[in-house]
Amino acid sequence: MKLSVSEFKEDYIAAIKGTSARQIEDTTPLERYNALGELMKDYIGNLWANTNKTYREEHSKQVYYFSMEFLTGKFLENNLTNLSIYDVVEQGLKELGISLDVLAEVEVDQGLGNGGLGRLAACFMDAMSSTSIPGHGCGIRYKNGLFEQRIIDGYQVEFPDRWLVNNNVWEYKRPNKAVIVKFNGRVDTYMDGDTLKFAHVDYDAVRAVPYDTPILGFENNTVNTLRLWSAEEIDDIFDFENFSRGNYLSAFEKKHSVEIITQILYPNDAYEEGKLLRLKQEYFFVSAGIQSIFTTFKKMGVPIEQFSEHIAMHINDTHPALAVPELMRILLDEEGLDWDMAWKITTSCISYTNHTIMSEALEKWPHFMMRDLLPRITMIIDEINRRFIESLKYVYLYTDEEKIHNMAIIKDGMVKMAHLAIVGSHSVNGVAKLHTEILKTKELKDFYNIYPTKFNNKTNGIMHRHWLLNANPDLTDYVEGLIGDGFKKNPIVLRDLLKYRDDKVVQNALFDIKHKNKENLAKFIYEKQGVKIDPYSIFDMQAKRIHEYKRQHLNILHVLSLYNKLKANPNLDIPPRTFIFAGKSAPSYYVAKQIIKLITTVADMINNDTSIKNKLKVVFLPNYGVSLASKMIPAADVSEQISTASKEASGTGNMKFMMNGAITLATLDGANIEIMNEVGENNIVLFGLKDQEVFKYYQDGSYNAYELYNTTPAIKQVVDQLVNGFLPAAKEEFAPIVDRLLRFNDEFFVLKDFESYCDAQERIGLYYRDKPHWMKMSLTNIACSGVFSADYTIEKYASSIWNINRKPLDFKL
Ligand code: F58
Repeated sequence: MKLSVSEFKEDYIAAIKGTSARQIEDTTPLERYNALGELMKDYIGNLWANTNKTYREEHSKQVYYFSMEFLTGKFLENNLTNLSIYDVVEQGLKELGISLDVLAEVEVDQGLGNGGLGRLAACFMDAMSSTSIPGHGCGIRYKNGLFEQRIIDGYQVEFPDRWLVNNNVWEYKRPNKAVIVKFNGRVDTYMDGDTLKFAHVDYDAVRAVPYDTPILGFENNTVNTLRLWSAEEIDDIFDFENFSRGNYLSAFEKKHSVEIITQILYPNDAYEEGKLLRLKQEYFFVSAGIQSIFTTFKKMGVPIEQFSEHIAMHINDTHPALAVPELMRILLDEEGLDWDMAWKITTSCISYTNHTIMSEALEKWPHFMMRDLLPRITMIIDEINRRFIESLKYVYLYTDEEKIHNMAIIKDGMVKMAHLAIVGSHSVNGVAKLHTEILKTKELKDFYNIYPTKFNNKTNGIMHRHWLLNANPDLTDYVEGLIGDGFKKNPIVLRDLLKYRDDKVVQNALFDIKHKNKENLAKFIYEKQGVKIDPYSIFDMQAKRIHEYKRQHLNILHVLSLYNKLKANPNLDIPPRTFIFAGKSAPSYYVAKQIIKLITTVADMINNDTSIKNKLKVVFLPNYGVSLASKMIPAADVSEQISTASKEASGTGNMKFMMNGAITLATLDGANIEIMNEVGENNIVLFGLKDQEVFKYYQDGSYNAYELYNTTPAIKQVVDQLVNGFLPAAKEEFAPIVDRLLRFNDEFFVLKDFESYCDAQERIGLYYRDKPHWMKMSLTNIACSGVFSADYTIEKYASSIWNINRKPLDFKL
């Protein structure tokens, strides 16, 4: 938008008065931040209204992205960038004696997600707006996002994430758009003429209130909507009778039992909780979302039979899979369509992304639980299941009872949500090539056989404007100076950097930018933790959720072996290294929490040992989230992507690090494989078992971790050190980790990959010492990262799954 510094200052002073009723010099940073947010909303408002009006009037096909999680982080800087007023606002504030950086720090991360899945949803929101795709988000406005992690005595301790305590300036509450969601009760059937009808009666009603956040496209006038639903009391829920009888507290109980639905985000990133409240959350936002889509659709005045020509619904994993029976319910019971028509519309509308093959993350619900909570929905699922089984028998001519039983949506009293999602949608996609292949050939093989055309791959992407433009402004400016600013809208253009691969001046400049980012991070770490790290050392980072399959323990075992070498020979000639870890463990995942304790224990020991001459440091940064990632990633030299092959569906951190010039140290897993294909094998450091080898070991059971431990001194030494009193912790402290490695035969092949990993680390050291070689690798990674922009991923979803066209808007502010 066009805005001069003086216009901005005038607007901002008025906004300060309007929002805080105080003189600018008396305001606190929070008041200043809120005033800026309100002003931005004012700027955005016209574009938003115009976007919605255009979609409505032109009957544009729109997609709704249903996700249990949206990990959006902060909005302020991103919105300033996308409106192209960052510099004007920064200058205007400066002239008023205010630092934009200080205001940006006031904003609290919107952390309504666990990890990759939630962050992907947020990146997709940005990408849809920025590529002019009419697409909106639908989710839950949790009052508490993912817990705040603190490290106390080396252990993870969880604190509530009270992100709403100072209000959220970016959202608009829309009570007039509230809808009712029905739970429990029973279903009465009756005849209406000669049709059988269903009435859900004696239900508990919950009021779903939407909060809308504008999602701005990059310099393109598009503002889509992220709609998050909150469960709130409805008038008659408050029990006046009870209240007037003096039962003051119990009168609020019902209100509380409603509000609890959107109180908290379940903090598990790799297994399903299976709790009634979680099921309530799932139905709550799906039902509210679909009801509001119908309201919007009705305003278009298009016949219901054409619903799927105007609406697409995407479900981000199976958590919103109740969209299938909910859409059926509305089409059957409220719109009066027959089953076949309703089914045709439903399956044409809905598409599904799978994010994992880990069986503990696959959702299943007890049928009786679902029937009590959602009686009509369960009836519809029963009927979908019945018809699906019939089709297996008569259309696909399946006679194998066991296979039919295994493919059923309802099996052994459990409702399998992945099966419901596959049967009820027209597209099923994985999130990286290998992941999709595994789905097709192993996990979902039976479904692939009957629905081969439903399956497709959409490799994940990241929001390059955040991870490059916002997080690494110096690199952005330098790249712009070299190749122009085309990469901001079209990041594949970053490949133009390749021509500077051998240019010493460019290599040195990139080294200096990285070095400055490393100095900034070192300063941050010193301020937060009092640990001094050397910006000339290799910054080696593993930042992601803590999980055995992601193998942070492989990393720390190698650190321990390096430490042993240095102790044996303090003059060992290796480049100094700093290993930086960050990530949260699920609160109930005991071994993952012990891995954190192991990292912090090793860190304490190493950081306080002066005999190794500062050649090695280890840091665990608490409370990993979007903001911390934005500080860490631009300073990374090495990106650790070391999951057991086949376990990481894609990974997206790998793409963010690469875009900032880090070299990936990787197994051939998830999108690491695609990264390798982009940069070439010389510009990535690979190690470890391949997926087929992993599968073979699982199948033939020939891996014996205990034998490997006994026959490999290097492995035995570090494993023993966990429990022989070598570490400054109780001897039994890390016994559960050793048990997982030895007694339970090392499910994730940590010991099997150990030596290959150590070799790979040694190669990293050698490459780093050869600065031109290292900088060439680094530049190649930046140059080849553009293809991983979520803009391109979204364009593929839009054209090949949603069948939606771009809708460029030419409205001017
Ligand atoms: C992640 N899944 C994958 N799930 O692990 C990662 O490889 C992939 O890059 C990413 O999705 C995006 O596709 C993930 O984050 C969860 O957090 C679920 C939350 C709800 C319970 C089950 C896990």
